[in-house]
Amino acid sequence: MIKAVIFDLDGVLTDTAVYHYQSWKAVAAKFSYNLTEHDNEKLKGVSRADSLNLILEWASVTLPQEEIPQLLQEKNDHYLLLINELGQKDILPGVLDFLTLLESHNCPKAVGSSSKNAPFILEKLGLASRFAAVIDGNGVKNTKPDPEVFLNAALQLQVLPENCLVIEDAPSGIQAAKAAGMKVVGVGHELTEADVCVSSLVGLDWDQIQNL
Ligand code: B16
Ligand code: MG
Repeated sequence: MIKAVIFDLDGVLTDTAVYHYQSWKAVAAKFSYNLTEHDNEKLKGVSRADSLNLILEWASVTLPQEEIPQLLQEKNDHYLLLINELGQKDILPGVLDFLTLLESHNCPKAVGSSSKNAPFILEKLGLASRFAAVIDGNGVKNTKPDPEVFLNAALQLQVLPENCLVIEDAPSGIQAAKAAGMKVVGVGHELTEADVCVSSLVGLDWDQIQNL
């Protein structure tokens, strides 16, 4: 039985992938690597530091360790500029209705995100008060696909992992949820490891999540 729902942020509550893409593309261009949208798909759910490592690997570039923090800072400064205008209009379809549905069943909700900007983005979206717990990239040692972020969320909600449902858009997050022993709704396509895959949260209902 599902007694709590844990939401990924980027790609589930709002779509910030294009802003991550633009800011990583600018960083990659510094070492003449043309980051593609296909590359960007593989960065979904992956932490900032791990994303930079992947890009450097794809570009076959090795940088002195001391240059890494500066690049991460530049990427984030650029990203923060791009998301500054984020607001309620950017909440993805079906999200508000689904949150209201869960509230009508007294089902506790949390956010489990790799993003260190999650609290800022939730404030911008006007969603911060809808979640009993927010576990983000600042609060975990091991990032997705490690289950830590979702296990921490379950602990804070005081619900056993087997009674938690995770809603995720990225393969790394789905692997993390499965490793935590949780059910998963995948948002997007070709998320074969999810228990069910939907194109958006529109129409997702209580019986459907209880029968996964
Ligand atoms: P930040 P999620 C993830 O958020 C994004 O999908 C991923 O593209 C990003 O690199 C990561 O957060 C870290 O984000 O640079 O803001 O700390 O999908 O786990 O909510
Ligand atoms: Mg995501």
